[in-house]
Amino acid sequence: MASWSESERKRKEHAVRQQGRLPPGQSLTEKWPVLHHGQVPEVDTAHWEFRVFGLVEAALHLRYDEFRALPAATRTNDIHCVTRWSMFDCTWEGVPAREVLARARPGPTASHALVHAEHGFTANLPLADLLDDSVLFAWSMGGKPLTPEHGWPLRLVVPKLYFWKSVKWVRGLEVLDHDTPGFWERNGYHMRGEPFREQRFTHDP
Ligand SMILES: Nc1nc2c(c(=O)[nH]1)N[C@H]1C(S)=C(S)[C@@H](COP(=O)(O)O)O[C@H]1N2
Ligand SMILES: [Mo]
Repeated sequence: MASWSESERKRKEHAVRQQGRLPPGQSLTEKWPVLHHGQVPEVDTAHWEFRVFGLVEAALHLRYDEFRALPAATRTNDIHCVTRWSMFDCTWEGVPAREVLARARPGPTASHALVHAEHGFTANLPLADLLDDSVLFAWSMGGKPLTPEHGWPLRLVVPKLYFWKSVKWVRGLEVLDHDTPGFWERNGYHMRGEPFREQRFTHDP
């Protein structure tokens, strides 16, 4: 794949800034960085289960093949990492979070979710953000299966929030009637993390 020269990158960055597509304090990247806490887990899809639990009418337990049999979709969007890089026009394939939640049927008091991943990693978000049409549980990006570093066999993608909410190696959703901080949120990051509002750290408005 041809890669951008620095002048080309600057030109593209200027264009997306003009279009209002680049959140404040971000710069455009072409190469996808790898960022996470801890080790890349070794995941065996034969012994994998996705759970939806908590305040739901129908708790779900899905094997990997069952998850992959849910109605799939593709979405193209921009992602924004709190470490100030943004990557544009990413095409993801996966299952809309909406489809998953529609099967579990959150109860009337449900307001938030805690996303669970391998090694006990978590991230919290409002149910409304999870139900956005842009949100997928994805297994591929740019037409290629995710690599283990980027979250294979399944990662959440929440393009409208900073990328730390896009949990790699995801294993479940806990539906709650209150907000509770996940891993990065307990470590100084914002409870919601909306890039266009620059909600980076705990005390940002
Ligand atoms: N399970 C898990 N998911 C995670 C993280 C993590 O530490 N563990 N880090 C988050 C952060 S801070 C970022 S920026 C993105 C990075 O995703 P990438 O490595 O595919 O670019 O993953 C997010 N998802
Ligand atoms: Mo991050």
